[in-house]
Amino acid sequence: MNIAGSFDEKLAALRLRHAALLNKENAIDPLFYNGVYERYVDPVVTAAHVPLEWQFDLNPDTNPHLMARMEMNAALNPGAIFWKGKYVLCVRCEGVDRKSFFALAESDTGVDGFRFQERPLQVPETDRPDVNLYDMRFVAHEDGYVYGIFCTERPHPEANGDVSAAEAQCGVIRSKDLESWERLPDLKSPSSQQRNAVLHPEFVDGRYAIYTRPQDGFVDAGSGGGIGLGFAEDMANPVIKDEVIIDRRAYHTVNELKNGQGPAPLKTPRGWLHLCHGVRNTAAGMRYVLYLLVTDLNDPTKVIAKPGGYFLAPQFEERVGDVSNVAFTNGWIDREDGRVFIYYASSDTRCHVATSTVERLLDYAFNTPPDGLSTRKCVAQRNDLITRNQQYLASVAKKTPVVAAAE
Ligand code: M1P
Repeated sequence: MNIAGSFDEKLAALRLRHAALLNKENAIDPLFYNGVYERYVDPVVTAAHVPLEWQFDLNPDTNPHLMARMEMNAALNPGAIFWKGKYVLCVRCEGVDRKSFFALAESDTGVDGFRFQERPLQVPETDRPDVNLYDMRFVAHEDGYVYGIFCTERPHPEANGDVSAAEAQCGVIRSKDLESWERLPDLKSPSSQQRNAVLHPEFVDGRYAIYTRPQDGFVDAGSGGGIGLGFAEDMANPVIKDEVIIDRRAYHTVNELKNGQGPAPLKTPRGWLHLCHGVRNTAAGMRYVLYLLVTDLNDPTKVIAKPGGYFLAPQFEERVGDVSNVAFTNGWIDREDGRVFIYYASSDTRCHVATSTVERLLDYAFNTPPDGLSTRKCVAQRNDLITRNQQYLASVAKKTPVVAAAE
């Protein structure tokens, strides 16, 4: 649609284009099949979904050319919760000034029709002001609060003049209505930096359990080991004294370089179902994919199933964006009927959904072979599959009379 003409004509055209985007129905991608989940044709939220009022000065006296005054760069990495009959995403909106902020967008279907609330969230600060906030994980904890756990980024206190030296820590807010939010002190943990921290939805031995990602530097996980789990007495002043690494990084796997817990795990009859991201380095830069694992219902530090390889990787246009070759997740929603809505972002640019069910995800988690960790073992696993298929197909062929096959 061409945006041209007078101020009013251009604004009317912009509004039509925006409404068409928001009203567009999404559909399952007919070209994708793996039996585990469905992908969708369109992203669920993009920078273009952000209200025009957040970007344009709509007064012809102060903006006669109808210029965008505060353009959006991306809408990514949404936290998610089902709240009062709506699928609610806490989207990481990024302006062209590279500051991320949070904004809630709601939908009736979970796969389309997401609309932002009137204004972004104004997150209260601690006495150490934040510079950049991102990657919210929402969790409805059994203590009655909805917690929002996010990354707060500030200049590194020992930057020594290096203006790009940053420090990542875990910020915490909580609410009972998703409208007024209380800021709690940042998480204190043994690690000098924290990103991808996530609150477990239930108490463990009477304490709050928090997934962590100990890291040496702002970007490097370094000696951090992998995804940790630590325990805090209280969320009003969350302190973790020690962390156990529950999912260790491993050589030549999808999480060789880094990993992180995605959203809070889902409670299922067979264990806590986790969605995580894993990172490998390549000549073309870091490659982020998603993977699943299951931990014991009674001991969330114990991994009881971990399928090999990635669960979801960016494909086609998803592979290109502000930071290319990235699939990242920090939100999913499970419904009472067993459906699961997996929200992920591609290439730090836009938000997508994939749908599955708890039953299918558990089948995938428990019946996908674990990573063989070497070519020899991976070929043996594949040969085992081929042998079982040959045996099964031969047994079926024996039972099927030739005449019936011909008919
Ligand atoms: O750019 C990819 C992702 O990088 C970071 O994740 P991690 O801490 O595992 O490297 C995060 O900043 C995330 O927001 C981003 O999508």
